[in-house]
Amino acid sequence: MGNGFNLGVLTVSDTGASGERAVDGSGDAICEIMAAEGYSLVLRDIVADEQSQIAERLRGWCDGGNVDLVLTTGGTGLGPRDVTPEATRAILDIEAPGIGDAMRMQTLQFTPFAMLSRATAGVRSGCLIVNLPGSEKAVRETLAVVMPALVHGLEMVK
Ligand code: MTE
Ligand code: CU1
Repeated sequence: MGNGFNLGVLTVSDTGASGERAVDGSGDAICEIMAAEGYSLVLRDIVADEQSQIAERLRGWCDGGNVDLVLTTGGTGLGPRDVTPEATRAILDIEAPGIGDAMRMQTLQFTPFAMLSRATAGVRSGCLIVNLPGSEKAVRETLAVVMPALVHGLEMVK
């Protein structure tokens, strides 16, 4: 049964965007998990690790008015091309740093690498955006942490 919220999934990956890697396991995992929670997938795309491309897609989706929640995956680490948090922050109306903090804190028990993600979150045009790390394992672990707070967060944003 649907929960009434529309979801967008944006995978941020140079290899994914160039078509070099045909499978988007992390994006697929997000779609599968969120569908089981009742979210309706209305938007999905893959963009390169380019701040302008990420920001443009997030802005377009949120301002389009048809999506309540956008989950990004990838580009949150310490590499020179990891720019998803900067692209997200650049288009946010309000930042919600506690969401990324909770993901890091609650998943450090699985891997010390959790502290290497700079994922953030916030609100743009009544749409909640949450960055997730890039691996499928990380997506599953961090989504489980944020899931219990998402619906209340979405109700506040509307
Ligand atoms: N968080 C959890 N819960 N589980 C993980 O396996 N991987 C980490 C981290 N966060 C991981 C995680 C790793 S190895 C990196 S490099 C950073 O997320 C950033 O990943 P990204 O650049 O793909 O977003
Ligand atoms: Cu890593």
